[in-house]
Amino acid sequence: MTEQNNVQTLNQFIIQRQAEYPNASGELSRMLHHIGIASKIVNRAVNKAGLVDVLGAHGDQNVQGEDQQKLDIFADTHFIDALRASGECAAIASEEQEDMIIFDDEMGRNAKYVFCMDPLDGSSNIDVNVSIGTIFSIYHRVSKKGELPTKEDFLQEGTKQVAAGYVIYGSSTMLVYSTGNGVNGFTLDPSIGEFCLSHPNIKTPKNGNIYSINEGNYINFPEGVKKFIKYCQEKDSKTSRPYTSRYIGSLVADFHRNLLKGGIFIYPNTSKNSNGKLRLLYECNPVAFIAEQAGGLATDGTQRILEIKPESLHQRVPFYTGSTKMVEKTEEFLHFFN
Ligand code: AHM
Ligand code: MG
Repeated sequence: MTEQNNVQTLNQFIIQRQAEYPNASGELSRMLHHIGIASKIVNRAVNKAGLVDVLGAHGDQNVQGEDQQKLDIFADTHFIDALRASGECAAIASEEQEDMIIFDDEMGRNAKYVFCMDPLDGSSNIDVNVSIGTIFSIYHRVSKKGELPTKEDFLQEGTKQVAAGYVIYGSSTMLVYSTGNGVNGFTLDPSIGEFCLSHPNIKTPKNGNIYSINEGNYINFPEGVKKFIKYCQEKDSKTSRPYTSRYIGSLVADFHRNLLKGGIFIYPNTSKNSNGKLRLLYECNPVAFIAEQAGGLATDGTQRILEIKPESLHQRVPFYTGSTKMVEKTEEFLHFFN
């Protein structure tokens, strides 16, 4: 009973935060509320992912007899619908869509925000019951209200993010977000269907002992990254090395673990991909925003991710993020060996 009384739901938290800013008009709160709803819908589908084929085999298709959508398209559709329903979003840039989606109605034209997302990140893990996530980011549009949004609304530095976060569909489902005033984490309680504040004011350790990188690409890594990996593997009692290697292959899950425990996540440029793999707008920027808000760092090896001026919607950048000391150490190696 007492436990229940102490629970603060995501919606209560959003309302309370809004009340702390007398000039806040509630638009951002409404968007966050709708993100919460879409997350729950996607969570329900993710939880049933393994059943899709089983149900399909029994002919248990939807009423229109349509084929089951792939989960990443399902997530894309539901987040778009939720953002449209919020009435506060003028346009969306999504990993699943080549061009931006514009809400060309009265509400959309007059909305104040644009939204970037990777609706279901870590897609190679979907079919094998490993954690996946949704990553999102919100900006004030720079185009005039009342007019159609433009690409410039999305090509803003990450420092301009109004809010950013992610949902992790893991052993439990969590929504972690920041509006630039610290990071808070909410765990979905399936019995009441609500995200409940479980990780208030998350701070990441200044140092850590986990390194996360796809070592299968080792041969293609920059020399500095190879040397850093070697450093992580060497024995040294003063710095508690060797460190632990952990790599799930889902950015959200790898980042989330390191955020809580201390560590570094690296997806570098390689001799095959000069900008690495991860996308600036809807993967690196939101994660970098959370990392910095929690006291960590995020760089492309030389400069702060959040200060990069984007040039295109699906631009890729090398990505180093996590505990401050580990990111700084990696940069020393990159600087020395490149
Ligand atoms: P996706 O957006 O196609 O799912 O790719 C992004 C994912 C990240 O979640 C993860 O960090 C990375 O790709 C893993 O890539 P790799 O398999 O090359 O290690
Ligand atoms: Mg992705």
